[in-house]
Amino acid sequence: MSEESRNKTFLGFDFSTQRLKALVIGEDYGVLQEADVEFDVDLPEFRTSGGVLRGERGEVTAPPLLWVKALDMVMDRLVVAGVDFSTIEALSGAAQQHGSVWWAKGAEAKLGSLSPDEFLHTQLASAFVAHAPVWMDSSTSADCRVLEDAVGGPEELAKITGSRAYERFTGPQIRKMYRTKPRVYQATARVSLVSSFAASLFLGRIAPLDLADGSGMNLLDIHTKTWCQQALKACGDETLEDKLGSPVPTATDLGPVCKYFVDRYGFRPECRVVAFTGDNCSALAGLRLRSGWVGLSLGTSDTLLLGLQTAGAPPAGHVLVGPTSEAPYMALLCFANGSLTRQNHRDRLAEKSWDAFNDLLRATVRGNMGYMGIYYDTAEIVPRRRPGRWLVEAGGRSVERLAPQFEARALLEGQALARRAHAEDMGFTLDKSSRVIATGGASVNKELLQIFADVFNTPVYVQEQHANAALLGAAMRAADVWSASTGARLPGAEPGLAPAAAPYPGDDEIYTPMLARYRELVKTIPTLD
Ligand code: XUL
Repeated sequence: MSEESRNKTFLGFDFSTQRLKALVIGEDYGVLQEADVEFDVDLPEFRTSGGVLRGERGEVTAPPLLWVKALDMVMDRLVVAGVDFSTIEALSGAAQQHGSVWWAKGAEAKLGSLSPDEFLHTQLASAFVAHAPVWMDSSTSADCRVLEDAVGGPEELAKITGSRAYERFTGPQIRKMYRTKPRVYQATARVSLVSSFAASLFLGRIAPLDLADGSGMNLLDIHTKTWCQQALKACGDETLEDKLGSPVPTATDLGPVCKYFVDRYGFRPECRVVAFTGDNCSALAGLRLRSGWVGLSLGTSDTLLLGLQTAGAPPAGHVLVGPTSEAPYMALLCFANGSLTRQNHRDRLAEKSWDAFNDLLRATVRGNMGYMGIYYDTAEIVPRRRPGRWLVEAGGRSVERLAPQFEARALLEGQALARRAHAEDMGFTLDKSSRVIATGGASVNKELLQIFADVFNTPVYVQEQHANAALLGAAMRAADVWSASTGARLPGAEPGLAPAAAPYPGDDEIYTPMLARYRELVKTIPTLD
């Protein structure tokens, strides 16, 4: 068959916290096959709960071998699903951010000489010196303070690395390992992020970190795109830079897939491995977010992804190097109070029914006659505030209780105002070409999307094709990088978006003053520190 007429497909992976997912797309970016492995259910021998192991003092880890074994399994499930690996031109992946994988000395040699007759997990059984601390770990507060002090304080660290120090970020995690398990640290040849670890399995050597996921470490200078020497010094010894290696842009073709995959699954030896990245960075690529667009993931917590032209120093949230050329930088804002908080109050106000809750919303008007609320059922991290409920009336006086319909709207408008205010604090500006692209479980709720359209004064869209933007983004990035390097144009470069809600005229007059009132109200709430 000639090169042109051969079917071309692209493979994406998502090494997320609870499962490993894989998906194949065609030239039109349409999904052809999918497979998935759920860690707790499919690999019970690792005894994880929700994909992780928990310690007594906020430690949360996962065994890297679990992920390796899951890869063996998902590959076999792709075979069963009918995937023809000889058609795959390029593959890439997404992974949970911040987690670190500690490779033993000699591991890279093992990666370079994998036998196609055996599973990966049997050959890599002794490749790791420790369990991987993951993003849910909260045991490094002391390390965070030391790191911030070493560079001149939290604001200075945010200026350089895009974030103040966060417990889950890899720098503080590395410092904790160096401090509490020096023998593990010394026995480690290389430290990967979960994303670059996963890419290494396909590449047959330790893959470089990519700049976008690398920005989730509190170690990278996001302006010069090189390691911040003061931060490295605060987190480890003089070997740390070599352990980490040099990061590469996310849109990097790392090389061909290793022989193991060619011999065992029938990949072509030319199939390319494109740098893997963090799940949020991959979602930004999967949603094709440009500067001025907002990705809104409505899950247990709400995550906002923003394409940025320049990197500011965020007071809360994170600025990362962008994974695509459309967005040189991106911002990530994780709001702890998302769907779970919405559901709690739906249950309280509307007998556990979204229909009844939406009826309450329809009985009110935009701006809620001036009633406004902030609901933190759990401590909030953007901004860092204590749990509680704060309600005010138009004149700014606090009120104890409100009729259910006013509470329903106060809750949702309050959440949307917070999302917008903190996006603007990241240097994000809305303009005529802006769009909000909603994903996640709650993105099916039209009333909720309407409130976001009004508060942002911007149309809201939902993705037509696939609910998992990070997974789809992985396959799409493989296709994009392959197409850029070969010069072959692919018909599917623009994924479909369906309009879901449009702003009403006059939104600006209602919500601009409310945004100012939100900023005043949030200042009065006790902070976490
Ligand atoms: C982002 C973060 C999470 C993980 C989830 O900072 O910690 O969203 O990436 O996989």
